Amino acid sequence: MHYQHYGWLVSPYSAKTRSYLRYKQIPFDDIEIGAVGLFTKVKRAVGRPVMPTIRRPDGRWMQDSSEIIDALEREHLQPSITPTGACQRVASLLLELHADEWLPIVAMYTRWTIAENRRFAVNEFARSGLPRVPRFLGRRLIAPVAKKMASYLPILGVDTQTSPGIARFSEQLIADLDRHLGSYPYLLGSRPCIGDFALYGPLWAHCYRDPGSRYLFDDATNLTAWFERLARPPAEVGEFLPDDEVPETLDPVFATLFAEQWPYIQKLVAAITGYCRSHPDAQRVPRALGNCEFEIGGARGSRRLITFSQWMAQRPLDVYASSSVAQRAHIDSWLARIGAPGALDLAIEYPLERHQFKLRLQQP
Ligand SMILES: N[C@@H](CCC(=O)N[C@@H](CS)C(=O)NCC(=O)O)C(=O)O
Repeated sequence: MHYQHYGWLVSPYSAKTRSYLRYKQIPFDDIEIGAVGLFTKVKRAVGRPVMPTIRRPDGRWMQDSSEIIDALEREHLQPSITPTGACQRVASLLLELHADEWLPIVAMYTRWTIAENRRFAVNEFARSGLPRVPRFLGRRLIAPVAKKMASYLPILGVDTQTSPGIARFSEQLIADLDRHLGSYPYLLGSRPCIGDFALYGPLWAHCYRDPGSRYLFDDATNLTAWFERLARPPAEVGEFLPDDEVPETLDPVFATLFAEQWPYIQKLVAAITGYCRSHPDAQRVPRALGNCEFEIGGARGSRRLITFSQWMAQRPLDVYASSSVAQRAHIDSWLARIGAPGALDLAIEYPLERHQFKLRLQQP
């Protein structure tokens, strides 16, 4: 039996794991699990109706795209998607953090504020979730799920005040990535890293695949060629750039990440620290810890502090913290070049870990 990959085509995190599995040429059945299966089988196995999930040939389940990819990387060594250089590893995990925890602002904005996309998505939810129900009825039955998704807009800080900034941020990101991909096949050379699969998720599954925002890619032919590359097994296996180089063409992407997403991460880490200090016996932290001010594309707004993002931020921070002196010097000079010196000196007093599909405070 193959790995069974459960996810819908509209789901960005499922696009991330699907493109990874394809690249690694790991045989898998790609299953658009119905709503009933999601709320029974998946919920029983991993605690909530979430996608993607993977059921392994031995019957065990995996959930969370990062954990899935990490686990499969340990078992399917070649071609590795993890660069050997510490700076490239930090860069790839920062791009994953950006894609998974910041791009939902863009992806949810394009899907649920553009009427054409909203209609398309509801129809897709019905097609994937209720395949045997006549579509007109399916759309009505699935409407609560769509409504729940759209209800994330204020949580993510998408409103009339931030919308112009979100539009600016997306256009800039698409232009920056397109320019970079005009020089390199993937983010870090001729081999994809986890950042490639993660960014592909929201950019392809929401912004590009939804018809009402596809125009954003009209002038981004290098980016759409990268979509194509990530949509099929590789024709040949390339290499990461030599000398642990992170190409300068990505500097604008990292500069924006450190200027806008990083302050949010810093506030989140401070909020978790504050919570844990005042709850010394806590084993877990709440899913959210109130709201904070944030900035995107230069626009200011307010959004929820989602604790899961700290776990994602720990991934690049851990690599940085465990680097050798020489590796650190190289990463520091890269950060200085981007205009974010010292950004990764963020100490996490209360690290989080995942245990049985749930987040908890790291056990001593
Ligand atoms: N961090 C998770 C996020 C997964 C996620 O949020 N999936 C969405 C669909 S793309 C979902 O199932 N949401 C429903 C929920 O979270 O209850 C991952 O990387 O797998």
